[in-house]
Amino acid sequence: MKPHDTLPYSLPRLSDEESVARARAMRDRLRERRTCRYFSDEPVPREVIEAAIEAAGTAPNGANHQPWHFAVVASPDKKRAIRLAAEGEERRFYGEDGDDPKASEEWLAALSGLGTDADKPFLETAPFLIVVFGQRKGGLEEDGFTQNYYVNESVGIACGMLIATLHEAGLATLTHTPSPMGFLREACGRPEWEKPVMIVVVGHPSADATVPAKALRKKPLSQIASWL
Ligand code: IYR
Repeated sequence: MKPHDTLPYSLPRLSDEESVARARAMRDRLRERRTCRYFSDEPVPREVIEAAIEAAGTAPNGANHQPWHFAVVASPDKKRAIRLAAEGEERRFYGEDGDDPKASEEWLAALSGLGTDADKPFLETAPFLIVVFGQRKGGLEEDGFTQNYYVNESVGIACGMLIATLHEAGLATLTHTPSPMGFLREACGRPEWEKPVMIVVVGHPSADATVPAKALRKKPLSQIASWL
């Protein structure tokens, strides 16, 4: 390593048994998470959203530029505007506008079993929409011109930490990605060097919420890992 300013770093040392137990406990908590498409309008404390965004803001990222912005939408008018714009895009995607679907047949077949269509009521029902932006430029000072690095990777990790924290707080989430989603930049008043990455819909599941059975099938460890 080259000389640089440093601070000491250590972690509480766990026994191997404790380490394994904690990893398994975390795995089991995360296994309870489901992508939920049915939300109640019950409010959730703003403090939960604030803490989850602070957690996301600790994510590893390119050159510590922290190239993300989280626009939290709670206003009914804004949520409605986002819903209407998103549903417009989705109608074109699914071909519900009368034209050929923008999605390929293969893509639509891949979605079968999830039950999705152009209707996105949750964008209005859920108490919070967190619109996540990646900052292509800006650096730590958000000056709008310094180059950022590994923006997609950094924002993806931050979203994972955001979702994990919201799940730990007992809330349901949905990662929603209308395509194209350029309209979100204007809806949230964000600058042109930021690109919308996803909407994280947050709230309590509705009393009659369901999840698609198809999504319960998870690949086993033997399939997703190799040991070299
Ligand atoms: N954005 C669309 C389609 C969609 C695409 C994928 I890949 C999904 O995993 C789920 C949905 C929609 O939200 O309906």
